[in-house]
Amino acid sequence: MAKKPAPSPATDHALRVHQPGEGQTAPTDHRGNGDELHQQVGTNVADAAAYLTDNFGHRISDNQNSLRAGERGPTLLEDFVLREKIFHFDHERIPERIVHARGSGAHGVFECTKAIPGLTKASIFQKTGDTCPVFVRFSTVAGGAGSVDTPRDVRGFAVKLYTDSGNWDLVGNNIPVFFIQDAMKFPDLVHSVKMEADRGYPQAASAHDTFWDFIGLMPEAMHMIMWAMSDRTIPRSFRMIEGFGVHTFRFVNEKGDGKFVKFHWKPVLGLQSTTWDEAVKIAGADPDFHRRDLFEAIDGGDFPAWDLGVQVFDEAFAAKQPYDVLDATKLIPEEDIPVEIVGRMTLNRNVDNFFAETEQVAFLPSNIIPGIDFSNDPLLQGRLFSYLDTQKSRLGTTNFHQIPINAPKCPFHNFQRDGMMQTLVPTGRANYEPNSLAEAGENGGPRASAETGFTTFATNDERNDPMQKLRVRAELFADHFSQARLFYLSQTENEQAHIASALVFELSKVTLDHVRSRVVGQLRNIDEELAKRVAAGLAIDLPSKEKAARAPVDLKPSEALSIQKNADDTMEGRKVAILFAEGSDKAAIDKLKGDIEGAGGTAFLVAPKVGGIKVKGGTLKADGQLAGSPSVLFDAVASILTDEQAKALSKQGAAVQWFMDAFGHCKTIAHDPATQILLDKAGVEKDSGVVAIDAFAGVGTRRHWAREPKVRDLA
Ligand code: HDD
Repeated sequence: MAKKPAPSPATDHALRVHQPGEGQTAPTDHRGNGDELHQQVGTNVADAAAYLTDNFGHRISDNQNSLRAGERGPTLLEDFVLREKIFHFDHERIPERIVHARGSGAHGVFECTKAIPGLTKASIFQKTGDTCPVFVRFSTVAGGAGSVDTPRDVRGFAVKLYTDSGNWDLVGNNIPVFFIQDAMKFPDLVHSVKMEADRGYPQAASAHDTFWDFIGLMPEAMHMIMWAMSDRTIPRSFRMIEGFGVHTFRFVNEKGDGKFVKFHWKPVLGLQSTTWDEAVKIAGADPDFHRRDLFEAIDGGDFPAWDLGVQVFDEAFAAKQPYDVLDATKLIPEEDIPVEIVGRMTLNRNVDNFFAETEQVAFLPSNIIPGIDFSNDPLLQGRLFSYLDTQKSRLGTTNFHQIPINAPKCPFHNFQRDGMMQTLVPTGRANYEPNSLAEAGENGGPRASAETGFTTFATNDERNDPMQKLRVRAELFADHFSQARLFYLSQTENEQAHIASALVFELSKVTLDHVRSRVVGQLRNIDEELAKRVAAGLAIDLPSKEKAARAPVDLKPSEALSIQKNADDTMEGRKVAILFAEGSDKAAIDKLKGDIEGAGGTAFLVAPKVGGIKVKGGTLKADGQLAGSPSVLFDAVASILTDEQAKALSKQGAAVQWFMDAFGHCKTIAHDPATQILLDKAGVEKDSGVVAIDAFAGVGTRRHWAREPKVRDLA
């Protein structure tokens, strides 16, 4: 017998720490009511008193030894503790950012130091002294996540301001201009600067063929190249770089007046760079030079700060410049438009967890707030798409906004639902809008607000913007009924009855009275008779007519809109069932089958039993058994039986139902005299679609709609 293994010291320790009854307080239980659960999700905090659990809350007894078959035996597949641990570890990495992969983040606060309500209605600039939390991520551009901190490179300066009117992400660099003028060129620029495609190097360096090949062919990059080759790209510290929004943006005030604006972050510590020789040596001596510098400064209470400055100007100024303000390769000299300081940002808290915060933070230039708007800068316009798209790829789900570092700190509510990694549990039925559920006392959910919601500045450049950006519909879009009426009036009487009956059926399932009435009120705009029919079918009073944004006009009915008027009187592609049983006349069956197939149809033999059945003139196999081949599967039915079999079948529900349905569904029923007893039982009455076998070819598989009022009440 195997010896009981001695516990490893670590296990022993774990057991001692977590053994209840050793005078420690009970650990926090991560299970509880829903609210507690929500608070716990995403925290994974383990204080010293907590039990170690797996991700589903099961307490773990041994975190050191996998489960083995015997002391020296193989590891067992059943070890869910081991499997979960390794499974999770295997997937710890997410795709690194395609650019700006190496970065360092910190939390802080932004304070408005000079209210500018005359320039912008952005909530954060309304009152001097107002503050909001921020998260900043500094980065290099070209290197991978594990590259060094001090290559010659542009530095990213991305700020997320969690304002009370939503997140505002100012995703800038430490250089006020950019390499290219149009987002279309961004993939080329990045391909050229990153490691060369065949050899996979150099890492984090622009000093190589492909970059300079591209640059040499892109004269628009030359201004940026001046900055990139200056000491700006070898900074001493993240704390000593400037930040720039680069693009021209818009400020919009409460009155709706717009001015152009450029954003600047000016470091309180002033600008400072290294020499190239220093930068190179630092890369070897301390590859984490900037990351460490930022972390240690904040950790030591030496909080770095930046003043936010704005350059505000109007179209008249823009029109007079020898450059285009929508061109991201140009700056506006501070001597022409001074930078006015309106706020201060202080970084005062390091991240608790690099991955959860710095790695998962998702900046979106499209995150702006009322009072700030985009310009038509084609580089900016392309970025508005790119960042949202990239977050889906990096973070894997459209719900990346729920990751704490990305979630706004003001409430957010909408009708977006579901998706991978949904962590919210929205309640109620309202997941669409408009809805009137509130009228029935239910929670109808949030509503758009024309007064406080974000509105786009209509004209971003009078010179070049012939089209206004509006959230409107063209006038004629307001006609919602003319074509609905055209459709209804173009149908046959029978089709109109189907529409009315379908509406009655659907609305009969609706339990909210006001919803029913409103729909019928809308129908009155289409056709009064239709509305009356539906109201009568529901046994409700005819409700008042709903207001039409634009009165419908009468259009000439169109034959093309009706199914029945366009039904092709052909057997092609149609399927006809032939019912037979023991003793049926094979010759008659063969003839009918031949006629159907000759006309392009398919004949399907149905019998009470499927194996070989003795019939007059031989044996016949059925394609389907009667109970499993109801007449709803066919376009028309026929039956060739003996008196005896017809009598026997008339006692079988499946057979009676077969004919009853075929009749009720207005199908052709071709039968021999023996079948009459079944037809009588099924309530099949003679009409133009109930014919003798030899008349079938002439009638075919068309539907006999004139029969319908006889078999059901239509609205
Ligand atoms: Fe970009 C990241 C700055 C043009 C596409 N960009 C990224 C980051 C910064 C910038 C600071 C890192 C954000 C972070 O820390 O997570 N990018 C700029 C500036 C630009 C610019 C100042 C020009 C004025 N970028 C630009 C264009 C495109 C992108 C024209 C694409 C059309 N940028 C991206 C991206 C990244 C990104 C691929 C990679 C990771 C991410 O977005 O979240 O979507």
